[in-house]
Amino acid sequence: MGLFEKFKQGLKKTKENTGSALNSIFATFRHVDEDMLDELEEALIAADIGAMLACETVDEVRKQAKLNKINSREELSALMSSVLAEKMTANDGLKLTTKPSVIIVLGVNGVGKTTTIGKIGTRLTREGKKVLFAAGDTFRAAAAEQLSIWADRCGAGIVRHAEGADPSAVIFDAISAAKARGCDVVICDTAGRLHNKQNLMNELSKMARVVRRELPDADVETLLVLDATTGQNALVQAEAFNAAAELTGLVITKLDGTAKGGIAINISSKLNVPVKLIGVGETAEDLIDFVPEEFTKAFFE
Ligand SMILES: Nc1nc2c(ncn2[C@@H]2O[C@H](COP(=O)(O)OP(=O)(O)O)[C@@H](O)[C@H]2O)c(=O)[nH]1
Ligand SMILES: [Mg+2]
Repeated sequence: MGLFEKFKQGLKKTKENTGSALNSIFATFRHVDEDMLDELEEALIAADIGAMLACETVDEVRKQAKLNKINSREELSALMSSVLAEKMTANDGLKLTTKPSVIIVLGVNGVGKTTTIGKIGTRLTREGKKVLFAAGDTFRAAAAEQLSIWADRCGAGIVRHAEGADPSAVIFDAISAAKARGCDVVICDTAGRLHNKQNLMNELSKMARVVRRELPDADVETLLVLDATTGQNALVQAEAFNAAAELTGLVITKLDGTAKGGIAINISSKLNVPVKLIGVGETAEDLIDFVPEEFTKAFFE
């Protein structure tokens, strides 16, 4: 399946919902007028694209229409997808050139951190890379268990400590093991409980410090995982984590399970951090590199 097809598949629910509103706009489209622009703005907001972006998009459509450049539905959808794609931060992919390099995966409980690690691990081991997981979510024993299952499945190694252990010690051990075994990539899981936010943020920055100290020259990707089904709440989480950690990228999961896939566009345009990957299902294959132009094209097709 091509990338565009995969985006379309992942956006199925969004398209069923917003798609029908957009479709009727496109189907009856003859020329740009204020009624049509109002409907368009409503449909975009309903998909969680965000009021500001929806407004900017509509303004652009109005402007282009005045310049007499839009008179077909194809031109209309092409214009909207290019306007939105331009608002998003460009994605250069994961930078993992050093040996080892490190990926730290952050996010609140249940967003899909461990699953995303399993997916990334699968991809990297298939590329022939030697991958080591660090079970940094020591809050619940089940978390390390779940990560072990993914490690077995994809052929990655794993370093885990007992429940309640210091996550920074897990990372430290994983980095030592990676150096000793000649691993290419260490992927660190983290806890996501939020009942004690300050503690969590302190713990995460301590982990980042250990990585920096032990591997001062390594490529480090700090990825924040966000659940698309939580809509605007994902945006709030992104802003909070972005203030506390040096994020290098975002992963937006469960796009397959929401009718509001526009949240990916919204978040990507709001934060100065690229969406690097999206999750469109629970299996190892359901991870896609984010390409703004292809995503918005799939959105409006
Ligand atoms: N439909 C769907 N489910 C996902 C996706 N990513 C993760 N999940 C599911 O979300 C749930 C929580 O995932 P988990 O990785 O344990 O989250 P964590 O608490 O952040 O580590 C699990 O049931 C996953 O299978 C996705 O892209 N699509
Ligand atoms: Mg987990």
